[in-house]
Amino acid sequence: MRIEEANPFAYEFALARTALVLIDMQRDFIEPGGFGETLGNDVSLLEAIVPATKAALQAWRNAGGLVVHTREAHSPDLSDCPPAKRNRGNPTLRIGDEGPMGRILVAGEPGNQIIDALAPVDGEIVIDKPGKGMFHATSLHELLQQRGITHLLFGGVTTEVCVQTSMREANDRGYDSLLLEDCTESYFPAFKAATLDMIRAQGAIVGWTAPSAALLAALNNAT
Ligand code: C5J
Repeated sequence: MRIEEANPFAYEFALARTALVLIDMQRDFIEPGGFGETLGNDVSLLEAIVPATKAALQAWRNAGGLVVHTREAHSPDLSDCPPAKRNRGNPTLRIGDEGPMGRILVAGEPGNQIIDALAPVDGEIVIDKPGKGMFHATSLHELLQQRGITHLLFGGVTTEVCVQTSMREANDRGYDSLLLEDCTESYFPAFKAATLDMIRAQGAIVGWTAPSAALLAALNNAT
């Protein structure tokens, strides 16, 4: 398959060797009362990408593609949360504190679940990651290697933090990655715009970007 409209040039991928990766589409970042809001952010900005992300996910599922969901999640004893991460800044609630949706960024808590609209289904990979990048302290690279995955399509939040970190990690591990422009968002629109530019600069130094409509068209054309 080929996404002609991708930037900075056309992106080619084989369905069987490609996974759709949705980064941290969890209540903690997208709904009021979670980690995103405790940091002082307007979470409604992130909610706006849900319809496009849901459409891309549905089309990818219909095509039979592999789906990976990640959650930024710490173990209940916070043994995987370095003090430098927990103590930085001045949030109203810190990681592990009790919030309106349970303990902030702790695995198994209500706020740590993927939002209902994008909830994982059987057969999809769900990765709890203690870091910003999806490969740090997880088994994801091995899981993708076992399945012969070489290409990754990304969506999720936030663009310049966990999405960009994961794409850079993927780049260093040899994956060809494309970020779906309208399926990712930041609390800071200027950071999103800058990240898209950084990813595709210098001949796709980190990867490609494209609107999700271009992916849907490529999937349609293939059937
Ligand atoms: C942040 C993330 N922004 N998922 N995490 O702290 O991007």
